[in-house]
Amino acid sequence: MENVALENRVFNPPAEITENANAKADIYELAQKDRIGFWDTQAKELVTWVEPYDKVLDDSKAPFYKWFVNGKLNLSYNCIDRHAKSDRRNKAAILYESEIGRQVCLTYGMLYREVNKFANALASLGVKKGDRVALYMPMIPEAAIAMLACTRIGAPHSLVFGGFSPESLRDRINDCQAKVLITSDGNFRRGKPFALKNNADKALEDAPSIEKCVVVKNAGNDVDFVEGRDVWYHELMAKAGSYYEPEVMDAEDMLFILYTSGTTGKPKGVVHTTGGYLVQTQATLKYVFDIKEDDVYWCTADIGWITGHSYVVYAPLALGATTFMYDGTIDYPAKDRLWDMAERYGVTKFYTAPTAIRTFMKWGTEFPKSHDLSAIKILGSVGEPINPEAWMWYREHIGGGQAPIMDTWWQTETGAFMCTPLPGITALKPGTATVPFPGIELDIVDENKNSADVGYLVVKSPWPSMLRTIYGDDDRYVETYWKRFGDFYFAGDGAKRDELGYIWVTGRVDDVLNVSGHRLGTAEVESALVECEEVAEAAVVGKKHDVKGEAVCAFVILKDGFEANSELIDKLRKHVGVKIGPIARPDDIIFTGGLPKTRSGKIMRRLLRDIAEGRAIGDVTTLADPGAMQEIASQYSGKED
Ligand code: 7RM
Repeated sequence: MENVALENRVFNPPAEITENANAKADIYELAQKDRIGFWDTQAKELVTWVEPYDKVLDDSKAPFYKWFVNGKLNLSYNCIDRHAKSDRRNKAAILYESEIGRQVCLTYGMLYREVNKFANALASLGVKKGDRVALYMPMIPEAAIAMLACTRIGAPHSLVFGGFSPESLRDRINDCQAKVLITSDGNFRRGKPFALKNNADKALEDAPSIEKCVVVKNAGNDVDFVEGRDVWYHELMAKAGSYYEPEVMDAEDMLFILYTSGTTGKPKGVVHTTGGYLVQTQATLKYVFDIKEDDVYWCTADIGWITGHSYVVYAPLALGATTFMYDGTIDYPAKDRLWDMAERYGVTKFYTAPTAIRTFMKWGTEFPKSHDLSAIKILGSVGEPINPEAWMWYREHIGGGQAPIMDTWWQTETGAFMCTPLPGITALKPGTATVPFPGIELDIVDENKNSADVGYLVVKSPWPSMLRTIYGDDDRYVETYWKRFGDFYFAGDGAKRDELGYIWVTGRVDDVLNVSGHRLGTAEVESALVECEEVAEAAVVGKKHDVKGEAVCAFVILKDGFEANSELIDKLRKHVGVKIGPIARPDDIIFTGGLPKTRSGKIMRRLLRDIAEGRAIGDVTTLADPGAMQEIASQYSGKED
């Protein structure tokens, strides 16, 4: 074993998990034989339908697929009512801890009452089925309550990550014409209140569709109130009725919109619908994290991302599980904060991102060692490829040397896991998301759509939790995902296959960066940069980073008469932070006189990446001006890292 490279080591599933696993040994075979039948079984087992569907899949108008045709259901009913009316009534649905140590436990019975009341509160503000509601919230229980209340009414929500800037929030509100914004006064970051409502106020200066803004009192910091527009959450709740009849929704009614970065500057509003999403998120969580009645399941993702939607809120609650939420920094008051909580709450399943794992590795083993993590049975990883070193460290120091790691490949667009091991079945190798989930058809293809061992990752047939379109832009939906390989969905990732047939996702092949597991379009950062009066042109690339996976690196051409200096670098970095959010701030800004472009004018980012990562410059023969590269490279070598 000693001499085997990390990524070639194989870890067999632990017998204790295999014996009692939710997924039985024949699950792959069953799904293989009858894919549609497999999803039919999942849909019947996992969802309480108001009216049954008459067909599992309608593919007559591809790529506008429909799942569980004419089925009727309500999502909040599936997440709460059916548990609140069962023996799970007094079981913890949501466990929560804030950075300053405030603890909340909401049982299914309590959650039921809160969601019903808030649905009434929203209805009292005029929110009806089909209206869009924007959420800009910290990781507080009220965020989950608000999401569920929206689904009870049938009003699609659009969550905007609390780390995004006022301008990002404004653009997302305006794109979907949201009627109500739900936000909070603030939350704590390293012990200090962060004033979220101030950001919301700035966004609302130019968001005319918003009629009301609901504010959750959380951090207790001062807020400005706009008369007639702003209302306190607790005041609405105090007078809200205790029952709201769940709206009967069609399986294909819109459930939510979530904006994600693409290859142009304008984020895409990814649209998910109700039935298929509920089926696949539950089936995947049930089998991949092997959810059992006594689990305390903790997914560290923010609810502002798809992982937070699917695997902090909807899937765990639909399964009647206990989901833990933490709002705060991971090293406050000390670097053992997460392990301290994992021990105190008895966490059994833990799901996080490689960027966090690499941070823990850097801090050292003494922090997890100082806590009893022996309750942890299964670990998960998501957001980017996990490097084998981080995988081994995670298994050893968080998983007690034995917890299997579920490396789950999926996207905002896929809604739920697509490529992932199953803990009682799949032999693991560090660094690979292994095999497609049962009922999912993945492949790796070359430019000509032929199956290959290295190439582009595609999904060969529709899946229940797939996106249905880009909000308000069907053409862009077709163009982005269904043009390149026709009836195969193009994920935007490169991948390779090993001798076991396992899929290794190698990263994005389009102009999208992955910074600490967060998707950022190069074009978004570029358009923020060229807004500055000094900047004539900008090109942004990702650069390998030990902790973040990728860091933002910007090449900037200045207009005549402006001087390249460190104040300007600060100014540009700040501007990007304000425009998009702190995660988008470039680590490096390099001033240059020209950019490498093809004769058709496309920036050759591959060459800029060579420079950013200190490699010899690759093939320049397709450049309009091959000399440009020498100049840029010499600029770069003079720069301090
Ligand atoms: C869930 C999420 C999606 C992109 C995706 C990949 C990358 C995500 C993995 C991964 C390798 C993984 N949604 N990615 N998970 N790469 N292995 N297990 O992250 O829409 O924000 O990002 O993230 O590039 O296309 S996302």
